[in-house]
Amino acid sequence: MGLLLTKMMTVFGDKEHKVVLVGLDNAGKTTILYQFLTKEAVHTSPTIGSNVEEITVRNTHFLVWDIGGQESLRATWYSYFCHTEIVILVVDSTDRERLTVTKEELHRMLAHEDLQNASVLVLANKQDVKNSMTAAEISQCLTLDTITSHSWHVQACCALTGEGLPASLDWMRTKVLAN
Ligand SMILES: Nc1nc2c(ncn2[C@@H]2O[C@H](COP(=O)(O)OP(=O)(O)OP(=O)(O)O)[C@@H](O)[C@H]2O)c(=O)[nH]1
Ligand SMILES: [Mg+2]
Repeated sequence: MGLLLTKMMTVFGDKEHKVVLVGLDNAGKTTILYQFLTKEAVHTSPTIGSNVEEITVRNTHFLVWDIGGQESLRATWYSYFCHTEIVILVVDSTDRERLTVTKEELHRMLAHEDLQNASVLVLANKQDVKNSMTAAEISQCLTLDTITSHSWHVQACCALTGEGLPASLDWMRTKVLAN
């Protein structure tokens, strides 16, 4: 009965799907959150703690938590993971030097039991910047093809213009409706 009710709530659009936005500081997480919400680029400051917004995509509701990415805050990400259906890992595609740090954070997160059933969306952000890494390069450096425990997808985007973000939301919607 509980399962049937959950399914019906999903069909009628009442269920909220929990999403967490993680990634290193300056990756563009907060810019993405508000681009999802308002379709505009907002001015941001480094996030201390988190922001949360409800994003609705064709009757599917996501509760999106945007968490600060500074080194001292990364341990707090784990306290947000319970019941998370989608982890969005935002990558600054211009930041070649710290991609190995992102890779370590990603593989550490995926080992966490609260994320066992979560799907992973990697956003290769800042594609507007000349010579930024492509989604394929990022995918290779993060060794995404070795991930068999979780469903994953990589998407190139630009949080300033919103390019690539509607496709990301479509992927998220398809994922949660399939579960
Ligand atoms: N050129 C360019 N700049 C971007 C893009 N997305 C975000 N930025 C800029 O990158 C900087 C950091 O963006 P934030 O959204 O605050 O980054 P964050 O990941 O939330 O950072 P923390 O809160 O410290 O974890 C800001 O100056 C943004 O305007 C993008 O797609 N292209
Ligand atoms: Mg932020």
